[in-house]
Amino acid sequence: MGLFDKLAGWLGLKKEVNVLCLGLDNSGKTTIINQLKPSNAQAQDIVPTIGFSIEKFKTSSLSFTVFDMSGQGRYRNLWEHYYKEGQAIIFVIDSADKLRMVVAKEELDTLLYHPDIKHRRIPILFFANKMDVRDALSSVKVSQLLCLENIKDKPWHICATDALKGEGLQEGVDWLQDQIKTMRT
Ligand code: G3D
Repeated sequence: MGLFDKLAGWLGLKKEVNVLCLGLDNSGKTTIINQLKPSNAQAQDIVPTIGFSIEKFKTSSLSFTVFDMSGQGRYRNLWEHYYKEGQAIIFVIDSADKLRMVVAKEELDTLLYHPDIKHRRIPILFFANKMDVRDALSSVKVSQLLCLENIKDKPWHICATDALKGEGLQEGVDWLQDQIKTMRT
């Protein structure tokens, strides 16, 4: 059973919620999604382009779109297309990749200033992943480097995670569930 089964169950037959799962390549998105994926999730389509792919899968009430934001600026138009329909964002960071933290911040800022995201109170869940790696930055440090305190107009939350063991994911899912509940009442 994936961690999102509970959330999907709670949502029942209500309208579908689209979750975007974003981050640089190698941050752990696929690993996290595999932990979260409800057991009955069905792959919708994978759009393979040279050097870029978008994975979509859905359950009765949750639909996920997963893609890398890194090193593929020329594909930006492709992925930005999905921003409009996203109602919640999971942004994954490799806390052990100090060198690319600045790139992660650039991509986050570009996302936050995008016209389809900027003026919406869309909840953003940050997973500061790979906490098990020696010398990984703490979630507080990651939060500082990404300047998350500057995000004033959207609810956000950061969790330290070890996606390999599945640690920390539940806390994030619980938070996201609360946000989605609020959104829908
Ligand atoms: P992506 O989908 O964002 O590109 P992946 O990232 O989920 O494919 O993960 C990239 C690599 O990081 C994988 O290793 C994966 O096992 C590893 N990884 C993911 N999460 C964690 C974590 O929390 N801790 C550690 N130590 N490793 C993690 P490989 O070797 O398969 O490339």
